Amino acid sequence: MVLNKKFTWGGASAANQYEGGYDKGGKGLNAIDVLTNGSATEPRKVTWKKTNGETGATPLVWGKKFKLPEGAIPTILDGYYYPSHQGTDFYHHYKEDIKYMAEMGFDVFRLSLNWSRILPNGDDKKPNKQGLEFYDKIFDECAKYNIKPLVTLSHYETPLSLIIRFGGWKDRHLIDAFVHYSDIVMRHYKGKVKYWLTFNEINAMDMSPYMGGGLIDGSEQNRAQGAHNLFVASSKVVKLAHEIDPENQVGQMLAYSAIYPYTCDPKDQIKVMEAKQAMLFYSDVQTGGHYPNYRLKKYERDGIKLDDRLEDYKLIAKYPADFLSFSCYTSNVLTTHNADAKASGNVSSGGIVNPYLESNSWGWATDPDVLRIALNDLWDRYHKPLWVVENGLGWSDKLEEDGKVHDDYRIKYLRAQIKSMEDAVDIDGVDLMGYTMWSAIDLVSNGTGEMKKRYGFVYVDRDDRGNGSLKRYPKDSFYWYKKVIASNGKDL
Ligand code: BGP
Repeated sequence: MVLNKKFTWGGASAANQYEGGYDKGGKGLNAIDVLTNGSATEPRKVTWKKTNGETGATPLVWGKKFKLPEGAIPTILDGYYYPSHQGTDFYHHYKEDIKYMAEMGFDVFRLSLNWSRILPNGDDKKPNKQGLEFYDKIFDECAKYNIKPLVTLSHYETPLSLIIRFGGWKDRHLIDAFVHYSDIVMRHYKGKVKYWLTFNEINAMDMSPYMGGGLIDGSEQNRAQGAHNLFVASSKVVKLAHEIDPENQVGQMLAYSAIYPYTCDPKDQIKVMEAKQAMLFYSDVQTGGHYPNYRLKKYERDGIKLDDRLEDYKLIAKYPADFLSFSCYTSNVLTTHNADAKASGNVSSGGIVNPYLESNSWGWATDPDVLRIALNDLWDRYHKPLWVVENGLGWSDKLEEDGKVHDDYRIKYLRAQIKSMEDAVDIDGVDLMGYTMWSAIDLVSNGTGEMKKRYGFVYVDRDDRGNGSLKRYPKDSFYWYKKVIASNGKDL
């Protein structure tokens, strides 16, 4: 395998799932701080109150419509459990955790800045000093071990105050707020951080408008406007980043996966094509630099009108993302022949099941070829450097009495994923910058809020209700990944 010398290995995280200290050091609340826990069968909920004192909780389901009741203001309520408040306490364990990353040989550590830790209301004139200092300590610790940070500016962490005052990203005020925030952190961390991502899984705007855009009303009109505002903000930040430090590189971050037709009926292929367009719209604009016709036609059909300016489109064309990063865990199957699929036992609550693949307990198929397919799709379309910034296996790991975790299933999964990535480089010549496995250290699941859906190389003693010592235990995969990195992917 011929991964180039500059290929970077590492692991990923997100502040809202990992950091904890949700109300420490002057931090304001963000979108995720008001999310309750869920499970494989129960959705997480956004809790809220109204000015008349009425309270409630609205389920948040990936891919389903979302809207809070009229007048509902997202807030933290007694009687609910909020798993992200504690995360796995990177806030107090960062030294130990970064040391573990160094021991595995990480070149890169992907983390997000908690926007409301820097600007508690999202658009405050002056930054919160304690917030800036917190990340200074982290970046200094990384530098000790020569680990480069890859920083996501917003990993679903829209400040709650912006959601309450403006209804989230549907308002153009958020463009200015985000550029202001980016300006502060890019100047402050100049020299310490060179790789930036703007918005985690930008296409979450469509799949989970509350997570992706802080939208309390996820109507199509609001999602379209929200997406537009994200694109404009991204281009402004690319421009700004290059002005602040010519060495800065700003990437897009897209949720992408392979989608297969269940049958060879062309109608199934059309379904796949349209589902891909729904994802690729976001990279066509943010990385490709222009709105694709299929989306403009859709807006025309659906009567969507954007609050836009001619200048927006000039910016989008002139300042696309420098590289395209993406998350990719599994693949999906679509069909127009649902009854046939059902009769063959290939339908589950999560959709059509791929009979050629195994799945984890959450119904995510483990696809050994998905990365080669995804990388080729994206490379052929944009010819821009790519970066796999999320890929991993969620599993209920078991801590043995001797403090070991035998996660051979994870090793098996990752071995296939890395091989698939190497095939894309070796066989197809894709330009790949690196790989940050999700997640470096165990953290709270984004989709379910559970602790039992673990991804890390290092086990953290914490359960679904926040009990546990938070003590860290390297898993078997920790030692395996160390070997993989040391051999630049040869020793799998
Ligand atoms: C991505 C998110 C991550 C992460 C991952 C795994 O969508 O960017 O934040 O959590 O999915 O998902 P989950 O935690 O739901 O298993």
